[in-house]
Amino acid sequence: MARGLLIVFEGCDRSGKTTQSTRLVQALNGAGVAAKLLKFPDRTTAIGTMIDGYLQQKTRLSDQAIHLLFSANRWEAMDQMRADLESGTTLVVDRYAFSGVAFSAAKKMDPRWCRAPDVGLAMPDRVFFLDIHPDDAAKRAGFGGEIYERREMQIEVRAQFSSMMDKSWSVVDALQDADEIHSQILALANEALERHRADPAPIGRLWT
Ligand code: 2DT
Repeated sequence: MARGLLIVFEGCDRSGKTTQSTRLVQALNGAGVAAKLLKFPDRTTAIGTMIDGYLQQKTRLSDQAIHLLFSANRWEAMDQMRADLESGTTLVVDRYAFSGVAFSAAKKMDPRWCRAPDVGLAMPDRVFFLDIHPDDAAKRAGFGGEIYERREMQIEVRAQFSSMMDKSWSVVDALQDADEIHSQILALANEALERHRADPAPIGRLWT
């Protein structure tokens, strides 16, 4: 049996990542493909609780410390993720290491330093980038009170994401109708699954 694929959703706040990642998992499961939804940060772990306190501006942490906690939050999930992938389950992940670099680099941290702690994580097979200008995203619902929910920050984050794109990324226009976005992404995911079944490759290591 072929391993599962690691599919990542990235994008600015309010781009529809949560809706679309949930719908993709439902559609894959409905078609008999084993698939599971994950989200980073996972705020349910001890590390995730620290991240949540920071995001909600209840606690303060240095830029470096919070960056490393986001990375540790991925590493603590990695053994289970690899086991799931190896046993044939496709993982659909709402944010990953690209958010880690994009948000920290947007704070003017060195992108090379930012990438280092995530080097060697399971490499995504496909990244779906839901692209929306932060001004359009803000019209969907006002920003909440979390620390990064500011216009200038979101504009810089979007630029940082753009600089990380490679051939494994698909940019999807997030202003389209949600059903249209879903069918585009489902078609791309099915294409990736078919290609993988025909020509399976082992799990790669990110940024190595
Ligand atoms: P959500 O709104 O999706 O819960 O994200 N973030 C996220 C980082 O700064 N670094 C990371 O590694 C990750 C995964 C993006 C909460 C915020 O946390 C930011 C928005």
